[in-house]
Amino acid sequence: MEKVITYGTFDLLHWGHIRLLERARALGDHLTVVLSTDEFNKLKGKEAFHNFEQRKYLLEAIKHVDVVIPETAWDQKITDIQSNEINIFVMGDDWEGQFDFLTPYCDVCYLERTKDISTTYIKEQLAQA
Ligand code: C2G
Repeated sequence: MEKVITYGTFDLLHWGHIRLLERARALGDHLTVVLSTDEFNKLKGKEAFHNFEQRKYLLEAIKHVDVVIPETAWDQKITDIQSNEINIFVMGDDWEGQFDFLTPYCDVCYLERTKDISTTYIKEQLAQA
């Protein structure tokens, strides 16, 4: 079984997120999503509109997602890859190169970000409405 992993906040879930998850899952047979907790988001300088449990519930309803686990720290990736027997690490290409240190442990794949949509854009548009 080819196991894929990806990380993120996935706030205000939109088609850019779904397209990332769909393409990540298509690289293997199983997709683990490591979801940033509210506390970790603070470390990332982000404040999600929906809390961890709400974002987890949404992700678990997506057919491309097999399991959702918490992301609590920047340095958990190697442990996650080893303990979950991951073959492929996937992120959007806004992270291009940032996770190449994982190549000794699994394949690393950066997928093209979906243009013209982001959580920030949604928030900005709603603020102007
Ligand atoms: N994404 C995308 N297209 C968009 C928006 C997001 O492909 N239009 C991808 C991002 O590249 C990322 C994933 O969707 O791979 C989740 O996006 P975020 O929730 O913004 O993730 P981020 O905050 O960058 O968290 O340890 C890594 C971090 O947790 C990554």
